[in-house]
Amino acid sequence: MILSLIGYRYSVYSWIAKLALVEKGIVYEWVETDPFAADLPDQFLTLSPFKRVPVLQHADFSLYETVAITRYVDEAFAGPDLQPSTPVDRARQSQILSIIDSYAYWPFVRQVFAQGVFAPQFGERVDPDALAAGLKTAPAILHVIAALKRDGPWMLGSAITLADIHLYPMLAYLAMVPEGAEMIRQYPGLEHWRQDMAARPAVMETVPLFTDPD
Ligand SMILES: N[C@@H](CCC(=O)N[C@@H](CS)C(=O)NCC(=O)O)C(=O)O
Repeated sequence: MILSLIGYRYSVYSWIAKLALVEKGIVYEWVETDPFAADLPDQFLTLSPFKRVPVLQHADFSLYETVAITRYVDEAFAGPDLQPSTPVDRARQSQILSIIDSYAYWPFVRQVFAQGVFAPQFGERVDPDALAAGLKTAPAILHVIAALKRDGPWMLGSAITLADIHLYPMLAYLAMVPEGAEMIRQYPGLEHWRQDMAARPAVMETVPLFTDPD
């Protein structure tokens, strides 16, 4: 297989990379790797020095960092364009990606989802302070994201872009906690967008299943 994605089934960033590949219509091989495992193989550590997933391997080219991966996927392969063409739209897309990574990932995923869904489901110790901190921080981030959403079906207006692909998995994880879902409903435009994204075939094909395979 010429193209493979090293990822973890519950990882939000792995989901983003997968979603970009599927939206683009690219066939790839999935290589399951739990980055939280104690005994990470040396080969993975060489490919991912920060011990994170996902990692994309395209023939002898190896790439980590999700934004680099999704941009590469869009630019290196045929298929529908996943990035806008004008400087203003590209800048807005970059801004949204950066906001998501810098300010949304931690409260939405590592605090609200991890403590409100993942830990209880898999019998791990729940940190109620982390959950409360995430629920406290999340509304201000959602407010900014909702304000950046343009009129039209997608974050940047009429065409789906990497802004939608990067945001949806994070918002979907936040929405798995009832308080998170309620926060999103405060912004009807964002809630409508969330439902439209949830109905996309690429999302339905890639959405993680929260059942313990072992
Ligand atoms: N900056 C990285 C972040 C990736 C990341 O944090 N992935 C998580 C899973 S969603 C991970 O590998 N975590 C392992 C850890 O924190 O030790 C990217 O954009 O790809």
